Amino acid sequence: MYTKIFRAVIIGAPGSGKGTISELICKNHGCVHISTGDILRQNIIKNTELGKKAKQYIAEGKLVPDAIVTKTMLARITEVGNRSYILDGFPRNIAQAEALSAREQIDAVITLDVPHSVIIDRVKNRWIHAPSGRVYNIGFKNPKVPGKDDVTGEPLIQREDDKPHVVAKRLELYDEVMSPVIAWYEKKGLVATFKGKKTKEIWPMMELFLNDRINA
Ligand code: G5P
Ligand code: MG
Repeated sequence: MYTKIFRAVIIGAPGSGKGTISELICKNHGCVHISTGDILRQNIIKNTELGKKAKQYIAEGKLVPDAIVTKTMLARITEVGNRSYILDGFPRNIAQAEALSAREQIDAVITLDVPHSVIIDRVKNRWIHAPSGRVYNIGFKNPKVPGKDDVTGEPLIQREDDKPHVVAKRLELYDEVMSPVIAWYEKKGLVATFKGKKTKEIWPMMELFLNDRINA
C-alpha cells in the first residue's frame, strides 16, 4: 500500500495494456483506476447525454471533444477525493494535459512501449464486460466460462472500436497526438517508460519503479 497519496497518468497505444497494468497496480498497491474509455463506454450503455455525444467518435476511432471529456474527468477526480489514483486515457492531448495540470499535481507519468504488431494481434482476442470495464483476452486472460463475465455471468462483447480498420486509425492517431503530450511531461521530468511485448515482462520493472519512486 502507498504510504502517501500519489497521482499517476498512464499513457500507451490502444491495446498496449494500460487497463491491465492499472488494475494490477491498484490491486497490489491500493489506488483508484480512472479509465476514460470505461467511463465513456458505461455512458454509452446507459444512453446518457454524454454517451450519446461520445458514441460516434469512439466508433470511428476519433477523439471525443475536449470540452466533454475534460469536464467528465475532472468531475470524476473530484469524486475520488483524497485517494491515490491512476488516470488511464486522460490526458489525450496538450489541451487536456494543461487542464489537468491547472487542477492537479501529477507525481508520475508511466508510458508503455509495446510494438504495434503485438497490439494488433492482441485486440483481435479482446472481450469485455462493458458495464464494469472488466477485460479478458483469449489465451492470456480467459473468462472462467467462455463468453461470460466471471463476476456477473453476463455476456462479453467485443469493442466496436476493436474492428481492424478502427484499430489502425487509433494507432495512427496515438502516434500523432500523444508524442507531444509525452514530450510535454518529459520536460517536467515526470516520465518513466516501460518497454516489452508482454505484461508479465513489464510488470516486475513497474513494481521496482513503484516501490523505489512512489513509496520513497
Ligand atoms: P480507451 O478505452 O482509452 P485505448 O485505445 O487508449 O482505449 P485500450 O484499447 O483500452 O486503449 P489498453 O487499456 O491499453 O487498451 O489495453 P488493455 O485493455 O489493458 O489490453 C489490451 C488487451 O490485451 C486486453 O484484452 C488484455 O487482456 C490483453 N493483454 C494485456 N497484456 C497482455 C499480454 O501480455 N499478452 C496478451 N496476449 N494479451 C495481453 O479509449 C477508447 C476511445 O475513447 C475515446 C476515444 O474515442 C478513444 O479511441 N477517448 C477519448 N477521447 C478524447 N479524449 C480522451 N481523453 C479520451 N479517452 C478515451
Ligand atoms: Mg483500456
